[in-house]
Amino acid sequence: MSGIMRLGHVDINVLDINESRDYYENIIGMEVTREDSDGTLYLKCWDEWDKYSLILRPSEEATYNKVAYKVEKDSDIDDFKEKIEKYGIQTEILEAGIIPECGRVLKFISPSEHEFNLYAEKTFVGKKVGHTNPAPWPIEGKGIKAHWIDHILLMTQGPEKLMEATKFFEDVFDMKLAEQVCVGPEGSVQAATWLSAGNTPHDLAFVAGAETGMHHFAFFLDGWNDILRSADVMAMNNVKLDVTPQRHGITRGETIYFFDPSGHRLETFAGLGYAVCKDMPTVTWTEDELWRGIFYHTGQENGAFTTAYT
Ligand code: M3P
Ligand code: FE
Repeated sequence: MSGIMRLGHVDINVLDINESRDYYENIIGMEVTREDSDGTLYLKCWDEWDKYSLILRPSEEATYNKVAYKVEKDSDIDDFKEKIEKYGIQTEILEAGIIPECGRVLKFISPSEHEFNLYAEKTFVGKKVGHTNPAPWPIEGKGIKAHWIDHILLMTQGPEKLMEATKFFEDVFDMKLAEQVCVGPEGSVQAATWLSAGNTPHDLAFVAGAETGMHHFAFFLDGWNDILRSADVMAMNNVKLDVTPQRHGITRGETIYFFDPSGHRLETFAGLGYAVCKDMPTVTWTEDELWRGIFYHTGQENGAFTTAYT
């Protein structure tokens, strides 16, 4: 049995589908690869090879729907179904095509109370630069030219659900706990966790808050220069920034937080941080250095950053 390979797609509701299309195409640099008659859009980044990594659904409310992860082979779906059910969590198989362009999908609600989907197959379209003697980046790319969707950070209602969900993803999917924030008596309570499926610091993260939701999902960029240029592109387009370019202590990522037109928080994440190995010791951030972990330079609390999300 093989594990989760990577994040596959994020599914969100947006307020104005045309404004969102313009934003994700011209500022993020994604391409619309499919459009349904109800207005739902499917988009991909230039460095991704499957048909889409983002689903935008026109809606009255800017809400988060779900996230899907890609597993290596179709039989992993049956193996994970058994493992998840043994763990005491119900699952459902959606036949091929129910989630557009995807093979069979395994659906379940994690202990964090978020819906997760696992799939092994999605229509292949290839990278924008092709796969034979490729250019390092597409000359026709737009905006910040995001490479791919790198990770998602979900909010849980309180730390108990976060701790349960973290254990679930470690036990069932063999994800590696790369970093954690521990608070309370002798640091016995996990307030935030970063889980890795491969060799990057995180594919999935949880932060305990007041309600279940999504804090952000992040677009990968090569490095610090791309972060600076992206912040310039955002300013030129009057994008609302939450946090200007800086460094995370946690994961060592180089970051900008900003909002899409519906108010979903997004991140640009660069520099890959460090390589994760199964035997790497988990990095722990203590309650007194929590904000140093989040914003390494200022080390200061930013209230709205952890209280506002979709
Ligand atoms: C990241 C990251 C919070 C910390 C966020 C960290 C929301 O987004 O990519 O490492 O407290
Ligand atoms: Fe992040």
